[in-house]
Amino acid sequence: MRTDQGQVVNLADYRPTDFVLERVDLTFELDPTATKVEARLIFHRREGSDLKASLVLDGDELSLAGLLLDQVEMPAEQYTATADSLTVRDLPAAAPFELTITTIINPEANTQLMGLYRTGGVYCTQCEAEGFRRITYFPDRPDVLAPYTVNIIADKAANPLLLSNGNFLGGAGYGEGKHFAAWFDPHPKPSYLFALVAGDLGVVEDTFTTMSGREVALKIYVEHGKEPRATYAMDALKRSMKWDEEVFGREYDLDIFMIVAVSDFNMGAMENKGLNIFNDKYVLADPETATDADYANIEAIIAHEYFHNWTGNRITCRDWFQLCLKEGLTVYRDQEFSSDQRSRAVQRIADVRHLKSEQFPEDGGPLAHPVRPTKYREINNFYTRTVYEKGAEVTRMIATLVGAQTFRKGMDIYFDRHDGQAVTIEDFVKCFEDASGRDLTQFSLWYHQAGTPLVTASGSYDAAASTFSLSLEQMVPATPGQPTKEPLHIPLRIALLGHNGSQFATKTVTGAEITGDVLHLIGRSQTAVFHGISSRPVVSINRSFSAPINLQFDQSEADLALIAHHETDNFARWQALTDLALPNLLQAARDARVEKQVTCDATFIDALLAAAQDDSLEPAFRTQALALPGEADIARELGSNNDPDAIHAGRQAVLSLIAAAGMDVFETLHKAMATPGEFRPAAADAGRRALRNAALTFLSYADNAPGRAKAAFDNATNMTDLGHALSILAHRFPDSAEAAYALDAFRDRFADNALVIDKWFAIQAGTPGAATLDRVLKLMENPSFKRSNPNRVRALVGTFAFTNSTGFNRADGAGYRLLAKEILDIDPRNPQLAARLLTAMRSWRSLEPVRADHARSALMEIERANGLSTDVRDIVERVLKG
Ligand code: B3K
Ligand code: ZN
Repeated sequence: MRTDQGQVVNLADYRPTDFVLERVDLTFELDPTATKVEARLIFHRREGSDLKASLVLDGDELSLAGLLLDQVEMPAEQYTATADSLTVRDLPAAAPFELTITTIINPEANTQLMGLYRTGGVYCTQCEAEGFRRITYFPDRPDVLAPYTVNIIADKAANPLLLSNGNFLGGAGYGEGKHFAAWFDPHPKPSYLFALVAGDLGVVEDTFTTMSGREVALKIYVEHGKEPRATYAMDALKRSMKWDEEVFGREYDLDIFMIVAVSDFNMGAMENKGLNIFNDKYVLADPETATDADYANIEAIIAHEYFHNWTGNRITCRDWFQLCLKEGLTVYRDQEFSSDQRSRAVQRIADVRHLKSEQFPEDGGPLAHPVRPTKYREINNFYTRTVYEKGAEVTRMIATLVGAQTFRKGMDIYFDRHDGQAVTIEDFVKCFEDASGRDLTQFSLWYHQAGTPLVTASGSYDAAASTFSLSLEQMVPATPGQPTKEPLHIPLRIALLGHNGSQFATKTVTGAEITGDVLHLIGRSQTAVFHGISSRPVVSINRSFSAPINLQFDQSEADLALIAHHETDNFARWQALTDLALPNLLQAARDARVEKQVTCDATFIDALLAAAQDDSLEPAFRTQALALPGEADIARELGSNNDPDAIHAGRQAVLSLIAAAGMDVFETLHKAMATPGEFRPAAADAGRRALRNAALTFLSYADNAPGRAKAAFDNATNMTDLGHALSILAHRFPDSAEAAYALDAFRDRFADNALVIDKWFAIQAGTPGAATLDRVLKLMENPSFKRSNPNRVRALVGTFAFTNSTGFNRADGAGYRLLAKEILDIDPRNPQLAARLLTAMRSWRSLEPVRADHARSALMEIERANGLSTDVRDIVERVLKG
């Protein structure tokens, strides 16, 4: 029975609890189908709160098996227990009291993967956001912080390992065949950071000595036999710990830090205090089974969860509206870590690509919401690109506005002032106001206004006065619930380049504040006049993507080519190449739609090939230059009445034209970028592999034959090269004997490795064209496909719906119907997973009318279904309405 009614929660209604929780003492007697949970909670009434107030605890699908007040059974008339709450009346006025609550839960039947569940014979938990209430009745909200003691009793043979948060207190035998372990976490924490793991797992161990000289035990638990595949994760963990000390002055604070990898998990990973739980996809890697992208993801996610120890755990959120306080900030921190470990420019390009392809459509569609929302119906639906990635951009803009040193000073104030507290975005921003002396009131609108701002720029040069005027105008589009917007404080990094590529000094400016290269756009429209500019400059605006905006600025191809060649900010060089590419891709889509021959501009192809061959640029950067804007980017630029087939065909034609023009370049690169010797996952080698594989892709367009990809498949010595060759075969030559051979060989070789079989599913689900739908249906019958496992579902159904624009958006609507059917099938078991998949439909209104009609029908079919979860109902209604 569903117990959650899905009422709307409003930020404005926030108030602290009437009772203060002092301590939590939990005892678990683990059993696969009947786990007994005894929670001893010590409370006292908050000073000044209503003396008659009852204590109301949250529950979800719970039934009460016992209730004691100060160790005495509570009379039935003093409390009311339902599946989703426990209300206790007539509690002591001042003195602390102890409630002992007993519940019996069934981990085996928990298919939602929230609360305590079983995966691969292991007990594990996921409590964020509201999973703890599926374990026991509790004030399950992030502003209730307490130290926890956890006792775990379980069958010893099946569960040699008994883990929870904090430090290990001790353990011993416990009657026949059983044992127990006790853990104590001294750091007050909210319930969403609780974790428990029990089972039989292998371990990789190491230690880390903190900057104050304490030795911390590090343990990564994985399935037996997979230990060698966890060594990269361990290395990434140690580098993360060191980096947080060096860059943010943050030291780890327990005797032990543990990571457990499990195979059934709703998301990437979870930052539970001292006991992170990970989707094994983001822990396990070796050259044979993981791509360079997998390695980079593992590094980033290990770092992200570790960094939460300070940004999220030591200082947490007052309520879930403040989610970006921990997520946006921690994404910013992991992006900075990856930049320092790898290449800053390439990391920025990758992050911006991701932001534009994922967050911009969210911000421009029916699911748009502010970085800090003011209402929600289902909080799990707000773990969005906006909260995470735009939240990171907002943090980055604060750093840009106040400067690196002052940003660090503000972070130090934040950690000093709020350690051990549950705080708000206002508290966070105040630290930077105090550090900088700058008023961030207008800037804070970035947290409150949804929508991607559009900045329109135009320039004019006055030779007689040696001045250059840059006029800027900003507009934030209307979004659901926010019809009108105020102007934002937008930090725009700017450079003025002379015709030989040198930079003009931009110190003397009137009409706008400029600090360093940051121009502060604060008005709805504003003209900045740069003085002492001796010739017409070429302007580079929004260097490093200093603000997450759309920029409209008519620049000639010659100017863009100059930026692509001479900017000292490598991100801006990449942006200029993209700006050269985009009009070609848009025109190609229009031409393909009317079956007109696609042509391409020579300046663009020349600039692209020049960048590809420029040995002064790192290979990873050159790869990014060659990776043209994707189909989703083109669709977003076109805006409405989109035909995914035409967008795809146009882009393919452009790729073929580049391939034909650059055949020799790609031949040379393919040879030159080989990485002989032992496989190293480090960024430099990964960059060479990426560029070599990009060259191979273009060669496959030039040849229009599968031969080279087949040879690459046969000769590959690592998963990056093998997977890439397989993708070329499956995507470019799906009906060839070579593709069939390679797909079979790949499946047979990795049949017992589910994470690699996911790649096999994903590659096939990503094959462009209408025929893929039947292939997806067939793959669903494959014994390796398990609908109960989120990774399998995401690999097959998720890849199809999110990345295969021609397959999913088949003109007959069959793609939407398939997704609707899957969602209705998954929803009763795992609403979070179902709701996430459904967001693939968020841009349906920008499709041409025939497809849009089919999409609407599929959405309405979902909306009409009986017994929908709050998660899916919330998304479907917003997607249809917005
Ligand atoms: N904090 C978790 C996400 C929890 C999602 C709950 N629906 C992982 C992370 O962002 O680090
Ligand atoms: Zn996070």
